[in-house]
Amino acid sequence: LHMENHLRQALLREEFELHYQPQIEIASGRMIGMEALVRWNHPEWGMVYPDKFIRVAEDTNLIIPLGEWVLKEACRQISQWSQQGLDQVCISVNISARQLKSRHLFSLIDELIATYNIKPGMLELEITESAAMDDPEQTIPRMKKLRNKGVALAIDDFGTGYSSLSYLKLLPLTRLKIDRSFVKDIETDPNDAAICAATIALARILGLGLVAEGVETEAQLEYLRAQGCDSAQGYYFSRPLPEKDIMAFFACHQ
Ligand code: G
Ligand code: G
Ligand code: MN
Ligand code: NA
Repeated sequence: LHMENHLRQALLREEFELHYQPQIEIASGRMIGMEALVRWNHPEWGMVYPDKFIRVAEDTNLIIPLGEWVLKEACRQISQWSQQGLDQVCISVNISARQLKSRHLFSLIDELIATYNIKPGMLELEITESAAMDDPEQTIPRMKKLRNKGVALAIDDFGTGYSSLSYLKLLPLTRLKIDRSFVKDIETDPNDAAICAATIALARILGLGLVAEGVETEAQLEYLRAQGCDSAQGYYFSRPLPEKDIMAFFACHQ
């Protein structure tokens, strides 16, 4: 309850901010996207990371107003960067299961796209396989509606859930994100290497884009490249960056 009150206050005081982790097209080295990751800049505790508060926000339903703030801020930022020439770089936003279940999410996104006058394809929603398939009768038609408007839809942490692969043909997806747990030991663990290779092949056959997460070394990148992986995200390229550092990064990766 303590944390819940702190979070409530943080929302009122607008203590959250978004950092952005670049996504790089492997073949060209160009920045093609970024993942928005929320941080809580607490006046006394300093920077608080999502592992300390997203669970509480989900359990208390504060993820609804927090998620709304994240989407609004991401759309504002897309609009601002588009005007500065960053108009081919999509922003991915993490969406929790609770948010996906809320009817309001879909009208909110419509409203934000209109208010900020952004191309819908500049926004990507990242959902986990379990969130996507939690209440499929509700969520699949809504996701199809969003996709029809042009919003991109990615499966986050691909391969870590317990769901069957059947959702891949039910959901109107644009990309898969290979979870970083498979990338971590790609050079030493043949099972991880095989899982990455198979995921890359699966995405290609299904006509989906692919991002490998958690790329930290040149050797990991080279393995992924050799397997035909399109794009990558991870500390090898950049940590998540504050807004002010994105333009400089982009200038070196275009
Ligand atoms: O930011 P970090 O780099 O520590 O992210 C940790 C986790 O927090 C990730 O699993 C990410 O999906 C989640 N996360 C980060 N930002 C958001 C957000 O805006 N909304 C939701 N629902 N989860 C987020
Ligand atoms: O679950 P999700 O994929 O949304 O979360 C992204 C998380 O991964 C964030 O916490 C982000 O800071 C972290 N991350 C991003 N790149 C790397 C990396 O190269 N190595 C590690 N260990 N973590 C990373
Ligand atoms: Mn993510
Ligand atoms: Na992930």
